Amino acid sequence: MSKHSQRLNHEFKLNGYVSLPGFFNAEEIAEIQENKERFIRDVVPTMPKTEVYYEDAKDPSTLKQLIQLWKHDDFFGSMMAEQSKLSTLSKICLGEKTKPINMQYFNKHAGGGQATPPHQDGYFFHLTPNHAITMWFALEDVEPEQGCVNYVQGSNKYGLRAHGASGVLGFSQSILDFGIDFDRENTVSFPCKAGDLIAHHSLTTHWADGNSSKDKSRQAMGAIFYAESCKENSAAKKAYQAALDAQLAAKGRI
Ligand SMILES: O=C(O)CCC(=O)C(=O)O
Repeated sequence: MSKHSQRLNHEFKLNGYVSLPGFFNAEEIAEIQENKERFIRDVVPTMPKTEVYYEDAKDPSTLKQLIQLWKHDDFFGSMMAEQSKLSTLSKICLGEKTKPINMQYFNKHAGGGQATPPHQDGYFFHLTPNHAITMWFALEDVEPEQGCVNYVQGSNKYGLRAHGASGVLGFSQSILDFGIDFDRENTVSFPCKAGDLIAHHSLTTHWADGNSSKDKSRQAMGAIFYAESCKENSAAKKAYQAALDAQLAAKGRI
């Protein structure tokens, strides 16, 4: 490992996150944006309802989240491939070989995109050990009013916290005792420029505010990789997802 990689790996273990401003340059972001537009126009209409979330299912301008983009499209598939920048970073941070699991698009639309409740991704993953990474990158500049991501520095060291239903589409669970002194004293917020990337461990507590801007959206993407040594309890994960999908369908949310 190079000195730079060793430093990233150390920081990731210590703090539960790393921040890499300018991870994608302007040209790369323009290409990702262009492909995202194409994807929304051509691919989204063919996707199952359980992978496309709207804040208001009857209003396409409130598109909130797309799940598993990389499985539906070669461009996004190549961003998750073995030699890609994202895959390489996942191996450096987790300190071992990794496998690609999910790539998502997150949008908080102007004038009311919802907040992301405090959670640990590992709660949704059902892994032993819980050793995975989410790499989140901004597709446009994100000022605090648009809903920045916030991390609780060092929260990755204390295991999974109890979660309960949040009522938020796409982030169905929220940490029950969130807001304790440790959370408040160790919060770090990430206003971003387009192309900046932040990456967190699956045990890192994080959340994002809603979008209170009247005219700016907040578009980002998230790529999830698991460490190769993790075992997934796929029966538990499937059962949870099936129950959630049924609940959302019954409420007309998907
Ligand atoms: O974009 C957001 O609001 C939050 C993303 C997030 O929580 C995640 O990628 O784990």
